[in-house]
Amino acid sequence: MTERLRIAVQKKGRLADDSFAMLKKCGLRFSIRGGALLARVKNAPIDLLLVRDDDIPSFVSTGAADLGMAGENVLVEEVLTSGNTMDALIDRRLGFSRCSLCLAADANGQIQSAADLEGTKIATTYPGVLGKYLKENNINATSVEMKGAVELAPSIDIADSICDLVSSGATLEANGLAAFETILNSEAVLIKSSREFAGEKQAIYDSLVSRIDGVIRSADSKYIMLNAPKSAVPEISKILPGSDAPTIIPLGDSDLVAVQAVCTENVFWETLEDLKSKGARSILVLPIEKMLG
Ligand code: PRT
Ligand code: ZN
Repeated sequence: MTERLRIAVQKKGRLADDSFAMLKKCGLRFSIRGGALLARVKNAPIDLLLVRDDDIPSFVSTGAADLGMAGENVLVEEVLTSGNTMDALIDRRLGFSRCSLCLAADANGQIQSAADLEGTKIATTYPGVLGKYLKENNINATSVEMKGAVELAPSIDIADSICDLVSSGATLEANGLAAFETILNSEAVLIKSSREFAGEKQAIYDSLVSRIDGVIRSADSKYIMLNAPKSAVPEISKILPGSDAPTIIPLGDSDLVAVQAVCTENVFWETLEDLKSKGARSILVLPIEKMLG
């Protein structure tokens, strides 16, 4: 029987859809059914363990899963609250579910900066990360642990401020709160333990992560095609964002050449206008689906 690599993924929630989408972009075929704990990948020796995000670091640490996809915030908190006995490390940043763990308080209240936290109460679901921040900054404040609805704590006098995740900022605004300090920036990460993979698992892992890297690189990458006078090529090459040497193809006997390049950074309208002002014509920007090597 071939060995199967087991990846712990959030079953349902803010990370789940993007995690499934990334694995599908890596070419894995699977379907998620109702209450199932395990989803079998049909075309690779990989199983997905479908769990709550909070369990992912410890599953990887104990070896119940070989890899995990979780928020960096959850991993950092778990490592801090487990007394650093956790063997779960960031293998790669995955570029989705970006958010920040912020300190926030009444927009018009007494607490407007970290210095004002002295002697106050802060509600949070992240006592580990908050405790470390308070210690490092020599702030004497009490952290009040909550399991959810942290943003309501100041209005019901449970705490004077909060330490919570923010993405759009709409939740803070709806509760009359304003962020005054970011203590952690987070995104989804691939988690691995420091143990070596046994047997065939190393090869399954190598193939998967090279595909993941390809998906991440192609996300912002574009293929640019344009025509330009030969004399303009040096200037145009300088502007193409994040590209190596472009391919230059002569166009018949004319003074024109076709320029083609992979740009690994975002291509904005401003870049295209810049290219046009340097003599580029017929500029096409195409999405790249996959990249390898
Ligand atoms: O059921 P399970 O335990 O698996 O899920 P969960 O309810 O604990 O977590 P879930 O699905 O809400 O979030 C999973 C992960 O998504 C988090 O650990 C973060 O890594 C990431 N993430 C990204 C976020 C947010 N953005 C986010 N905005 N997690 C939570 N929020 C919450 C925040 O706590 C606050 O209540 O959304 C609200 C703020 O959002 P904005 O857009 O109004 O600022
Ligand atoms: Zn959770």
